[in-house]
Amino acid sequence: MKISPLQTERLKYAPKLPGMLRHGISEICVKEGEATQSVADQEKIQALFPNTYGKKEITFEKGANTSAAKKQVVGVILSGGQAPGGHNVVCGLYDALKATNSENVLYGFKNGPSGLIDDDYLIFDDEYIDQFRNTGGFDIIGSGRTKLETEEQFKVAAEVCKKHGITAIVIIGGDDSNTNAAVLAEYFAAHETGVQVIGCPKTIDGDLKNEDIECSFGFDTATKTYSELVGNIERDANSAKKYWHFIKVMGRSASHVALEAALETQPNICLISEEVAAKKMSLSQIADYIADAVEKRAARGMNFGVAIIPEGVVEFVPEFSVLIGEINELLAGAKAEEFNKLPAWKDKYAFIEKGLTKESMAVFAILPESIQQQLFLERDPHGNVQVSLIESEKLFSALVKAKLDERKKAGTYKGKFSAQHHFFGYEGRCAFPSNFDADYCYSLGYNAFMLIQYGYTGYLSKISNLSRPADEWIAGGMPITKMMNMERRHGEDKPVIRKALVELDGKPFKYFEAHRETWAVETAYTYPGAIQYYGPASVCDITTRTLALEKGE
Ligand code: FBP
Repeated sequence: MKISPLQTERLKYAPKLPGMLRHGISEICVKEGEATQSVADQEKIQALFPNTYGKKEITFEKGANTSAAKKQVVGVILSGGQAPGGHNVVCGLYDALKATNSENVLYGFKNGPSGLIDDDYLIFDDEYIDQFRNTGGFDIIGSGRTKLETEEQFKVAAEVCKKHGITAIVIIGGDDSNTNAAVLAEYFAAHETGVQVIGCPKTIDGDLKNEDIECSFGFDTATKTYSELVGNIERDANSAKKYWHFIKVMGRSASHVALEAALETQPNICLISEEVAAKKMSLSQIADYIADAVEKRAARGMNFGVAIIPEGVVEFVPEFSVLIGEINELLAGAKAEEFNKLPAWKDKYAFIEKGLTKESMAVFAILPESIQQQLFLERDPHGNVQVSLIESEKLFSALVKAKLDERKKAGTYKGKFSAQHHFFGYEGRCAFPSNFDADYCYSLGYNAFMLIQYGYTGYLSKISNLSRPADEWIAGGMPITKMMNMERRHGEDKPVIRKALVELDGKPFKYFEAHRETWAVETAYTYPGAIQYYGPASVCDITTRTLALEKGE
């Protein structure tokens, strides 16, 4: 297979481990900390996790390795959306496992958690794994979104583990997958299977973080990739001076990705979904907010600009959520068929008009027709509107145009407005990991094996002090139950890892808030450029502005 010159060089890159893991396996010992409590609902979580609750936080340090010298057979699973660096988690795990005992074995279950249930796997060897070092993607074993959550699945998983003599499973996933890892760990412990479960925090969305996990892997590379693209567009906008660019960025519900891209590129506008919800903003208010910036810039002779729109924003607009709920009701069950049979859009429109409340119809009526149709066509297997597929970049540019047209009629706005639309998502999920993600991921995997070797289960591999150089990183583990609370999911109270949304009193948002008025009217763009792999550490190894601000740097 032909590989690119960059890939050839990246295969040779030696990821940096935290200083305390650099001494060699025989000189890594465990330091146990305090017993832990879940962040909320302690009694309920303890009752649900009697075997794995309340364990101690641990850190590794230099000292004589006292772990049991038993042969390990480990299975690894990649779960959910791709995130740059996933391959390095597997490489770090493999290297630590083989360095401990060359007889140890690493199984890779294919295509996500279903691989464990289907007993679909490969066994890693040097030749296979060496092709994937420091590369993007999850193609080393594939990923999938099947959830491991039922007793039935756990039973099958236990049988598969028994068949292969598996001693531990490592699940690389987001908040849901790691919640399920904790439940699986509890099941394995309760049934005395002897199989440990360790999680690793993954997702480009950046919403798996808390006082223990400073960031999920992949966020650094994905946001650097989007920031490069946004910066390039800003420079194009500032050169041509004729377009407003509306850029939607991935990130699911939380706006961490949008906020980080804004901190890196200083665009004229960046919506933050969490703020839209807190201020209960309507579509019309958001459109006015953007139109104000367009108008102010036009008054200074600048008929161009850049607006970043987080993927999930429409879900946070209260009136829009009500509209979505009503549409889901309107087309529930047999009514969908009746609707689908209607021949023309005008007949469908009349059906909609009859079924929606007056308030929701007013919201529906101001949407561009393409978005109105999308709401009825793009539906998931349960018949629900797929909010993430809504082209919100087009929605907001159309709403802004309508506002500007009104202002033109009223004689208050005299500028020109021409929009371009972009969606950056998949472009960033499988990029070559930045040095930060290459190092962080390798460390997470290596560390996960140390947790296995010392007999821990139900823990998340934890590497902290991440805004400092890698030799100052701290390696250890945190019981997943410590990060849990009870939440209502699908009509039931469930123990889950709390999803982290953007905190409006957090330092990254505060910094953005303090500067955004200036950025809105002036052209204060910054151009981050492409991710650099070779060169000064100040360019190649630094992580996100979000993390730096959170750390007060
Ligand atoms: P994870 O939460 O599984 O890491 O996925 C992240 C993500 O990239 C989101 O940003 C995005 O909304 C979603 O996956 C897209 O999913 P799909 O790959 O199924 O289209």
